[in-house]
Amino acid sequence: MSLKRATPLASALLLATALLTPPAATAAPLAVPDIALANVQAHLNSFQSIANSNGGNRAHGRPGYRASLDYVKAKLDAAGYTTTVQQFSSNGATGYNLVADWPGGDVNNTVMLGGHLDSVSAGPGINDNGTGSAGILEVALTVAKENLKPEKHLRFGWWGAEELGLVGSNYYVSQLPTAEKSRIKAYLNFDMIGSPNPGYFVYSASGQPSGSAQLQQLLQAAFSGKVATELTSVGGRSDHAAFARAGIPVGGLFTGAESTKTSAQATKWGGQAGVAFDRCYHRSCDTTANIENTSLDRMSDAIAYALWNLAGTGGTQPGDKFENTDALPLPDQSTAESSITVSGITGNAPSALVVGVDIKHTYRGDLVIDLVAPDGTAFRVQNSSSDSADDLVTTYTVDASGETANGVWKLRVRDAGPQDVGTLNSWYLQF
Ligand code: DPN
Ligand code: ZN
Ligand code: CA
Repeated sequence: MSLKRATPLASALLLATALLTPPAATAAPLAVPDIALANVQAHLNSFQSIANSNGGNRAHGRPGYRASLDYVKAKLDAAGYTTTVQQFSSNGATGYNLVADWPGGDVNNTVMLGGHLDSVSAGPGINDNGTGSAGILEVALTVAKENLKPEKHLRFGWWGAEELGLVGSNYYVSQLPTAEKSRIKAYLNFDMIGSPNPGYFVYSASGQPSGSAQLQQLLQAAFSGKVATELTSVGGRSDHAAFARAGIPVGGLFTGAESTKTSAQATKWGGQAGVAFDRCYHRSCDTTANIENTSLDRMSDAIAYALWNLAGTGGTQPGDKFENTDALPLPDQSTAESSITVSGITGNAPSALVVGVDIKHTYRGDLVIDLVAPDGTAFRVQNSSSDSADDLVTTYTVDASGETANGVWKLRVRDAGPQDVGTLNSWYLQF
C-alpha cells in the first residue's frame, strides 16, 4: 500500500510533542525557514509610500491606516489565507483589525501572532509598528510559500488603534467567546522590531500582566548562538496585554523605544550608549531611514523560529488526500475490500468527503460499492445496474460528517453479475 501520509507511528510522535515545549536537544532539527529581509523591507517601503500619499501617517481614522490594512490583506488573500476585517469605533472614527487564518490545523490548539498596524498621527510609524506588521506578514507569507501543514491552527492579527490605548486588540479579545479564548494556546506580540539603535528584548514572563515562561524561553532560544537577549517588562504597553488578562499565554519581542541604551548594552549589542533605542519614537522621522536591518532580520527569523516550533508539522489541510494504489483483483460475483488508514486529522470527516475510484472492468454495471467508515458504518456510493460500459473511473461525494476522520476506511467492492471481472487499480479519500 502506498500512502502519501505519514505513518501512524510518526504522526503519534508528532502529536505527542507538547504545545509549548521547545524541542529537546535530541529531537531532529526542525527546518525553520530563513525569513527574507528584502521582503520585510519591501513591506516597509510600501507602508512608507502609503504614508507619503496619505498625509504622512498611517494613523487610526486616517486614510493611511485603511490603505495599510488593504495592502496586508491583499497579500494574505493572494497567499490563501482566510481574512476577516473586524470593525470597531474609537474616538469618533471607525477602526479596523485584520485577522488572517491559515486553513487547517487543530483549531482547538490555535497559535496566534500579532502586532499593531496603526502609526501615531505624527509620522509614518515605520519602526512603530511597520516592523512588527511587516515581520509577521512575511512570516505568514512564508508559511504559505512553504505550504506548511501545521498541527496547530495558525492565526495572525494586525490591530488598529493601538496608539489610542490598545483599542483594537482589546476589542478583539472582548468579542471572543469564552470557548474561543480557551482555544488560543499562545499569543506572541511584535511591536517595534527594527529600532535604529537596537536592543534584543524578550518579553519577561514575570511582567504585569504576566506572560508565559515557556514562550519566553522559546523566544530566548530563537537567539541562542546568535545574540544575547535581555528580558524586558513591557507591562501593559502593547497588544499582548488583553490576551494576557484573558488568561492566554503571551510572549513577545522588542528592540526598544524611547529609553536609553546603557554602555553595557552597547558593548553587548553595538550601537550608541546614552542614546535612545529609537530616537524617532512617535515622531515624524520614524521613516524607512529609522530602521536597523540586522535587528529586523534577526527578529523576523526569530518569529519564524517560534512559529515553526509552536505549530508543529505533519498536520492536515482541507484537501489532503489519502490514497491506496495497490491493485486489487475483483473476482466474479464476490466481494473485495481495500483499506486506507487516515491519521493526523482532528475531529470528524467532512460533509463532502470525496471518494475517488479507478476500476478496470469489462462490465461496470456489475459493481456495487460501499465506503466503510472506521466504525463500520457503510455508505453506498454505487449500485449495480445494466450499465454495459467498461471501466469505472469516477469520484463520489459522501456526507461523512458523523464519522471520526482518523482510522481505517475501507472500500468494499462487490461484483454482483456473472462473467465479467475487473481490478481496483487505486482509490483515494480527499478530506
Ligand atoms: N507600542 C509602543 C507603545 O505603546 O508605546 C511601544 C512599545 C512597544 C512599548 C512594546 C513597549 C513594548
Ligand atoms: Zn507606539
Ligand atoms: Ca461479473
